[in-house]
Amino acid sequence: MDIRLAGARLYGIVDRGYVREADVAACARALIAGGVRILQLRAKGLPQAEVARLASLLQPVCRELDALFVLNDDPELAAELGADAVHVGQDAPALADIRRLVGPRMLIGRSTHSLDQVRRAREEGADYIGFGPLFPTPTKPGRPAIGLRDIAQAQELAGGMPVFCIGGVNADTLPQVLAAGAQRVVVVSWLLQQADRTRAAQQLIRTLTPS
Ligand code: 3NM
Repeated sequence: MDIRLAGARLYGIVDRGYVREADVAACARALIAGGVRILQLRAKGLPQAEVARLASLLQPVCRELDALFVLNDDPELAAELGADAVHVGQDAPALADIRRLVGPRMLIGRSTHSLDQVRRAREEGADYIGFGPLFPTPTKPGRPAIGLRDIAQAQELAGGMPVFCIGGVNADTLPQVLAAGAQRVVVVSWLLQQADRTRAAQQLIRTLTPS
């Protein structure tokens, strides 16, 4: 497994819904300085050329500071850009088809929302999964929350495949998420809305890292 993926407990997302284009590179720097080692570009609803432009701001920062650069939703563009990873949802094609597009080395992450989907993601050979949304979240409005109950079993079903719990995770909810069995989390809106994103990421990582 990629050593940066194996070591990642906090997965950051630069979401164009929260971050202005002019702030994309600085935001990436701040998050990586705070300890984020895997960082996704999420730009829902934008044309591919605009996503490519945003990627040209974010990817070099990831490269320079040795964080994994993940592109959301678009395996074709991920391949073109030479992203480290591509993240896809449940509506995306089978992983074998995505693998053909992106080649043998790129990491592929899949969103999962139930234990059944965790099982299938493992069977199809996902490199990691998201599992959620644990709580209602403004980042995916209208999505029913799945709660914390299945986290431990999701971890078990995943075997060695890293599970990143997602959806409404913040400094207040993180302790409950960890108590429910999570080892890794994705935090979007809470981190992006902090005045000092580096300190905020450091705070989460302190809670995430067993001493
Ligand atoms: N995917 P926040 S929940 C992008 O469950 C995303 O698959 C989810 O944002 C899933 O940290 C989610 O702001 C939003 O709650 C997470």
